[in-house]
Amino acid sequence: MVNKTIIVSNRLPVKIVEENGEYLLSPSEGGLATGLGSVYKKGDNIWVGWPGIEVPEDRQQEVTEKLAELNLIPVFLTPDEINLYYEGFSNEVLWPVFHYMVTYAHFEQTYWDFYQSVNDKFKAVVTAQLNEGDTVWVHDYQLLLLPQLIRDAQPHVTIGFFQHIPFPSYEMFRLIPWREELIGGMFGADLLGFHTFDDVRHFLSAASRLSTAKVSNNVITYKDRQVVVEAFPMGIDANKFESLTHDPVVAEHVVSLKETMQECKIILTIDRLDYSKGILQRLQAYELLLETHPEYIEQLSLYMIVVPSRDTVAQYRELKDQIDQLVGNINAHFRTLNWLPVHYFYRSFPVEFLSALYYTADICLVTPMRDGMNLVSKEYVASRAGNTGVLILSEMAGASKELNDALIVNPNNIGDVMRAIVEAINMPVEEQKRRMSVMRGIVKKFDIHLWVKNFMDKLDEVKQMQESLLTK
Ligand code: GDG
Repeated sequence: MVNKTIIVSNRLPVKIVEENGEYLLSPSEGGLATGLGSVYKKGDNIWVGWPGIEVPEDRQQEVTEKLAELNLIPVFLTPDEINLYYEGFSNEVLWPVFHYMVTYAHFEQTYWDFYQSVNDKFKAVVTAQLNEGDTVWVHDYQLLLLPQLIRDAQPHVTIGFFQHIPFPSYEMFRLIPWREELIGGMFGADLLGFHTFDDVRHFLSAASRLSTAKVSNNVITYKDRQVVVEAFPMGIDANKFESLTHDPVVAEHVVSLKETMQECKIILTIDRLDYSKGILQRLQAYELLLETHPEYIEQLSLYMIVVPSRDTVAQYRELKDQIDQLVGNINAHFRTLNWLPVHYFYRSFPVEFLSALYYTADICLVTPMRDGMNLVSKEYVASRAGNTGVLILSEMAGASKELNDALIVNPNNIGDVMRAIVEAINMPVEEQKRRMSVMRGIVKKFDIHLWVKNFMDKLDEVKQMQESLLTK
């Protein structure tokens, strides 16, 4: 039997909509789905996850068959499971704590109960597909218990795990009532990957304090098994973003954007609605700029896209109201008859429009309070084929470790962010080109395909190391 690879994530890389009683599937074009396409679309390989909508029991067989044509295997979740495992434990416990926003966390016992039972449900679906010799690659914070659950069922299987959000310092992580269980769940993997070396350090620190494991360099020895922990900074499909700039649809958008914005310099920001993204603080920095530098009135505009996300959660609704209010105040206070200070959209756009924005924007302002990596910053760089443009980047984003030639700021320092905008507006073209070409080199070389390859190669190497230890 040929060995296969199983990718597992909370969501499947597909959009399902129900139209006139029929389920319609469209594959997702997100970066991760593209990168992992080379894995799950091959041979017997598959991707396991939640299809993203509630499917009644009597229609699940039909959806399963449609997904199978795309090598996708569904884990169907009930409304309670979505509510308590996903919106509850994942997004109201792990997300805030891992992003250092612990006052937003709700440590509810029922959230934890459902987190365990849904991780168990994923285990059942994965193990039903699994043979000895197969490889499983689990993704992200919704499934921290899954590696050990699979290991218990199939002790010899190869398991990799990658976390897309930060791993916080021990002082944050220790606050979670179920911290030992979470660490224990992750120990089931052979290779644990994070975006940055700091995340690795934080995980190793938590592992050594919360378990009896021995930690030496980046290797954890626990109950006669070894787990390797390493940083794999995720890249993007850089070629796709570069070639999009030649797409005729993108070119049309560029023309109409330039018409709308006239001679104004464009400062671009794109985020999902999330308190970790620093959207309010960024607006405050822009407001301070207009207050203290009236010479820029009518000379620049903030083009701000906020993509709707988790807006059934109270904190997200509140954040949305605060953003609406601050944008309203800035526009009411500073606008002129011919000029709007903030062009604000609360919606998502097709990637062609995003590409036109990346291509047209003079400055991209990326100032999260915390971010595992931040792909928007890399997509902006990849789209700057002429090497001009300035990236302002938070030192709290994983991407800042690689993109040193951005203007790096502390997003909590509103004055610092404002000064970086002034510096960006006045940066000579030669300096823009010098900085951008270095960053473009990095983003193009360390792309999503190399990221997948590096992770899979390392997983093979770890497995071989473990086998040679067993035969000694
Ligand atoms: C998590 C971690 C880590 C945005 N608006 C639209 C749209 N997007 C796309 C962007 C980009 C992606 O969404 C956002 O990625 P980020 O990395 O910025 O942020 P998260 O969603 O929070 O992702 C993060 C990432 O996982 C990967 O490991 O970097 O730290 O939080 O690709 O282009 N795409 C389209 N329309 C939009 O309006 N089509």
